[in-house]
Order: sequence, then structure tokens, then C-alpha cells
Amino acid sequence: MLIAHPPKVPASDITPRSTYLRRREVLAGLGLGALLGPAAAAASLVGAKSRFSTDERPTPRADVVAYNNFYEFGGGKSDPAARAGSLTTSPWSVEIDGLVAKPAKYALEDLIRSSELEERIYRMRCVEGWSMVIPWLGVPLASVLARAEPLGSAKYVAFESLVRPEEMPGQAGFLQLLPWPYVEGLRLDEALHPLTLLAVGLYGEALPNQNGAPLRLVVPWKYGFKGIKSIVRISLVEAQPKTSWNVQNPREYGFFSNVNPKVDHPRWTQATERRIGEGGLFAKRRPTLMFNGYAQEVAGLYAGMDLGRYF
Ligand SMILES: Nc1nc2c(c(=O)[nH]1)N[C@H]1C(S)=C(S)[C@@H](COP(=O)(O)O)O[C@H]1N2
Ligand SMILES: [Mo]
Repeated sequence: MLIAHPPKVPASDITPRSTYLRRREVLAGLGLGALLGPAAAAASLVGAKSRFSTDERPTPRADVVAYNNFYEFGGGKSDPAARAGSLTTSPWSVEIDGLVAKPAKYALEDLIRSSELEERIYRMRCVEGWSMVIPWLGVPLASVLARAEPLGSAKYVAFESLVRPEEMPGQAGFLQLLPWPYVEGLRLDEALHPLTLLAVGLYGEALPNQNGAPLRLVVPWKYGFKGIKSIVRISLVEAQPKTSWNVQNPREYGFFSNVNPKVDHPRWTQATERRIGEGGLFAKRRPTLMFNGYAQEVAGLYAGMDLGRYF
């Protein structure tokens, strides 16, 4: 059983109509408009707030799209917004391969079913000590993986980002911040957890390029770097896959990367965080929560594990 209890967050506001209208444009932009059906059916997709959404106030959209990490476009927080605009995100396809009965290369519009799109407002916590609250639009990763029919031998899921130096200046220069492609991984049970999302939008619109267009992973109980952007390959594998930040610095970044206020990064505390959009550098830091506040939902995945060792 994956979820012991429903989260204790009260259902609050209904998605505003303007968001719903923009959402129809997102679906049309993904080539999903035709599948959407009558307006009444579309409205029902977004009328109810997900039981997984936090009721915390979302970080202003202006901050969500301006303060990013996306090293393919440079190492600065404003580089992605400044430089990712010219990335070509359509057409886009995603290969699902490895230990599956039905390996296939999917066009994005075939991979993401409009009927499964949900808005999920998640707390996000970056390993660097800042956090945001982001209204994502996505589908559970589990439902996408199910279509490829993972084999019993599959134990992990490996993810790979786009390599396209012509459009990604961070991959083109002499000085490379990371080895490419950017890669990430989850244990299969983490990948199948209902909180784990493949996002195609935020704030009711298609993902801006700097946030990982057209498709990125969202794992809200882990540090932000697990949320690999601009995914082109998803592989079911037997052995624990390599992950970019762990390869770059294994002492500082582990495979699991669960948000944990009790396990400090070797160079800074993880006990507190700065919420982006709240009064800048002088705003009071807030305490970081175990599993980023999702302990009730995910702690069971790690029962009996030494989280100081498996960080
Ligand atoms: N391909 C790729 N994905 C990536 C990164 C990256 O550099 N390249 N940065 C990660 C980090 S460190 C964070 S904090 C989040 C930031 O996501 P956001 O910019 O949408 O907030 O993306 C993650 N996904
Ligand atoms: Mo991050």
C-alpha cells in the first residue's frame, strides 16, 4: 500500500476559469485538443483540486519562471530564462526502453493522455536551500510506465535529458559544468508512487522552456535536482542508475536525495530554507520538513533504511 492516509491538506480554491481556459490551450499546444472532447468534460478535469495539493500559497509565477537551475543553459539562476527560449520542443519524442514488454518511442502527444492531466500544487525544495510552491500540470509517472509493461526484473527507472549543443549553450563551450546527458534515477517503488509526476505545464500553461519543456519529472519529497528536465529517454533497469550530481560529487549528492532536515549537506545546513518570493534575502528562513512535508505519504518507502548513509 503506497498511501496510508490521505494528506491532511484541506481542499481549497477551485481552479480559476482563466486557468482552465489557458489549460485548453496547453492541451491544444500538445496536440491533445482533439482528444479533449466537449467543454463540460474538460471543465471536470480541472474543477476539483487534487488531494495531493498543498494549500500553501503558490510562489508568484514571475519567480517560478525566472529563478531556475538548468545547466544545459548555464550555471546561473537567470541563465535558463535568458537562454532557453530558442530550444525547439516540438516535435518531441520519448523513448521508453529497457526491461519492459513493450519498448517504444512515443510522440509526446501520444505519451500524455489529456484525460489523465491534473493540476498538483507541490512544495519544491532545492538542495541549495531555497524552496517554492508550484502548481504543476502533469500525469502520474506510474500510468505512463504501466503502458510499457515493466518486467519483474526491473528495479529502477533511469531518465535522460536532451543533448543538443546547437540549442543548449551550456553543452557547447569548452568548460562543461556537468557531463551530458543530464541523467537521473529513481527506485521503481519511488517512480510508481502516486506523488511522482511527469509535468508538461505549470500555472495552467505549457512548461516554459526554462522549467524543462516539454516534459520533466517532479518528485516533491526529494531535492529539486531529481526533477530532470526535457526528458528524451526513460529506461527500466535492474541496477541503480547513475545520476548527474552524484557522479559530479558523490560526497555531496547521494542517489536518494530525500529532503531531510537532519542530514546536512557537507557545506551547509538543510535544517531551514528560504521561500522564493518572500521578501528576498532578509526574509525569515523557515524550517525544512522531513521529506519536504510529504512524510505521511512516503516515509514507508524508506522504513528501516539508515537515511544518513543512504542520503
Ligand atoms: N536536465 C536538467 N534537469 C534539471 C537541472 C539541470 O541542470 N538539467 N537542474 C535541476 C535542479 S538543481 C533543480 S533545483 C530543478 C529546478 O527546476 P525549476 O527551474 O523548474 O524550478 O531542476 C532540476 N532539473
Ligand atoms: Mo537544485
